[in-house]
Amino acid sequence: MFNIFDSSNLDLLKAEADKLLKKTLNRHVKLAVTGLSRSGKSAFITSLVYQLCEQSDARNLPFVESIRDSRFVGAKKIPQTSLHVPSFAYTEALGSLFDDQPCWPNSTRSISELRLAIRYKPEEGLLSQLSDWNTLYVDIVDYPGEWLMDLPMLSLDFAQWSRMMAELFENEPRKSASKDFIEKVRLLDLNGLENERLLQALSKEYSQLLIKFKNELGLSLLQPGRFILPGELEGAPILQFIPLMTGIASADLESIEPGTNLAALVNRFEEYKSRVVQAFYDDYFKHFDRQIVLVDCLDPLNAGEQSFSELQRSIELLLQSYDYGKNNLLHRIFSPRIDKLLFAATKADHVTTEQHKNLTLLLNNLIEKSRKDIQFEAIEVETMSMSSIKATENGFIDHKGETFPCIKGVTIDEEQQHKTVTLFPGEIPKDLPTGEFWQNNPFKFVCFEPPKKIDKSLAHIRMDHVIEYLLGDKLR
Ligand SMILES: Nc1nc2c(ncn2[C@@H]2O[C@H](COP(=O)(O)OP(=O)(O)OP(=O)(O)O)[C@@H](O)[C@H]2O)c(=O)[nH]1
Ligand SMILES: [Mg+2]
Repeated sequence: MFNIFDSSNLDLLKAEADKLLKKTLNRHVKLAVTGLSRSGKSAFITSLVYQLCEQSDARNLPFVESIRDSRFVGAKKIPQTSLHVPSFAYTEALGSLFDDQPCWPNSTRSISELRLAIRYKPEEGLLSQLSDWNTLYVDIVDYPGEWLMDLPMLSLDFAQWSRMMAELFENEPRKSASKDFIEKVRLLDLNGLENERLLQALSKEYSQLLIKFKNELGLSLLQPGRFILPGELEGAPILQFIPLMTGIASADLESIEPGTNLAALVNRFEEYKSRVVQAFYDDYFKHFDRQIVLVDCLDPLNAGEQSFSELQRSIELLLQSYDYGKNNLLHRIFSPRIDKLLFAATKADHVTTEQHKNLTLLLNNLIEKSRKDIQFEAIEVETMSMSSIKATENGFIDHKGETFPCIKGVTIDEEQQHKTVTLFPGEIPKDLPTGEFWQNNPFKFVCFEPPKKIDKSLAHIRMDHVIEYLLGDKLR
């Protein structure tokens, strides 16, 4: 019989009570790492885990309060809770970065998850009296950036979406690159019997255009994202639809003849929205409570005016799909909402240190409209420039008696050879560049390979500021 006065049972009870207390005191954060394709999400996640698990000392992460105050016990990657989702390929990513010939991890092709456990001593106060240490669990999801741009489709019907795409295609640089395709779409007999082969061929051509817009024109407002990276949906009819360039009114959608080309397009569009986009949103994006939005401003500056202004529009559209606000205590208990949001201009190591301030200001200007809307919902918002993995070294060069700042790093030249270069990559405009500015100041920021590191350390720029902003209060 269970005797409560028996000392071994008392120990057992105490251990159970301790366990329960720990469970109550432990904290959770679901961190949304948001960013368009190539913005640096996977590099950021890899660096975040490495900084916290392997390099969590005050020399490397001086701005993280719990580390500075010696309350940070340690961090490690632990098994994630969703067993049906592949794990983030952390070991493989580190393998590429620490290879004899270091290279960046591959572009992401499907979804993956990761869970971090961070053990810390609570600050002086009630929590510190209840427990020696607590654990903060951080859940992170990685996914192809292309899929993210689908989220804004959720609020549109087929007619609205077609109008938005038609407007984009009416303007350069899309217009000249897609003349044949636009003509074919115009000739499509919408009320004719569904022509499976024709729709398949048109959607294939549309996918190829999207890939071209991404790779050759540096554009980002590319929908549907799965047309570029289909994942397990490769070849499925759900990916065989196109936007109508002729324009169609939302009211016309109510009287569609079943079995026609138009009916097939609308059905597939709606099916894509509910089965692919809504599912992606419900499974991964709905429950975040902290968010970092990574923005690569440098590639679009290199690509030119249209690419840069499309980056701005894409970010605005994207942020409208998140559920900010309604963040009072009751709401948070029943349905967590993002309460802190960080915009980070990535790859700051591509420019000299004194340009970091301009990079942050440029990002601030880029997101100004969204920022105002979000702050209206009383969300804490911050902007900074950072680099998850610092691939360059800073220095100065003398030229004609004057001293200039420079960076040094390894690039890949036209013959695909690795080459060490020292250069001043150029100035970052702090304001959004105007038409004249684009003509007079062509940008040419160079990409760098990861640095060779025998000591297996990953240098960064302001990852400690990022960590403190996103997790600091949870580690108190
Ligand atoms: N120098 C430097 N380059 C970086 C950094 N982060 C990312 N990059 C570069 O940007 C490229 C894309 O980074 P990823 O982390 O793969 O970007 P992503 O957002 O995961 O891209 P997708 O998986 O395609 O959506 C890398 O291959 C690097 O060339 C950084 O901190 N410093
Ligand atoms: Mg990635």
